[in-house]
Amino acid sequence: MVKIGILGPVGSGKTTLIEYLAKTFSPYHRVAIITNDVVSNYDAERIYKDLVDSGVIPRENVIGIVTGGCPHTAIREDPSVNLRALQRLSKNSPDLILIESGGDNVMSTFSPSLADYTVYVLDTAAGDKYPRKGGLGIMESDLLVINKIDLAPYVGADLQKMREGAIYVRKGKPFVMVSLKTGEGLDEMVKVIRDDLGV
Ligand SMILES: Nc1nc2c(ncn2[C@@H]2O[C@H](COP(=O)(O)OP(=O)(O)O)[C@@H](O)[C@H]2O)c(=O)[nH]1
Ligand SMILES: [Mg+2]
Repeated sequence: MVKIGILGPVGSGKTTLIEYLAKTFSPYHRVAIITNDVVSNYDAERIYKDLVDSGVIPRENVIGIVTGGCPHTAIREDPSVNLRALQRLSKNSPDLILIESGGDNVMSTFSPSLADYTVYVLDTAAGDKYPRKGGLGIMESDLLVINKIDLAPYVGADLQKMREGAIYVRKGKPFVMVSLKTGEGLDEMVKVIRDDLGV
């Protein structure tokens, strides 16, 4: 059982990424999903609609957590609610569990008890000052996904600057530049995850 923790700012594309990974891996693996939302169960409802209703994954493999308060706490300082969810899901013997953090800032990280592998998602449209400005999640995650590169021309984001920033702050750790909307870069992203995790 491999647990992939997915973090990043609100709106960067975490749930979209989880849906893509679930569709990609579910033909070969039993996939389960935990969502963390701060004040609603919005993402879990979306996953029921997009993935459960269409038969991609069974309903019992999705758990939505409403954390209240600070989303970092629920995945780092006190991950007990998430650990209980993992325990419940483990009865269904999943191979791959995708855990989405509630929208968080650049310093967010997962407790090692919760995730074996972490993916930090950045939004190109949030500005090309990142990833160069750094932050724990951006620098230390196992994989940095710079998403929404399709929006770069509309927001004046310089992708070369973002690439150089990623190389600088990641110090050899992998990163990919993708669009979950157009599909650009997604094959490379899946290859990195497969190679890193042996899945
Ligand atoms: N243009 C564009 N929009 C995207 C992309 N990825 C996600 N989105 C959109 O960005 C919005 C936020 O995505 P979501 O997955 O809910 O972000 P989350 O808050 O990090 O879970 C949604 O409207 C997505 O359809 C992308 O690569 N390009
Ligand atoms: Mg989400």
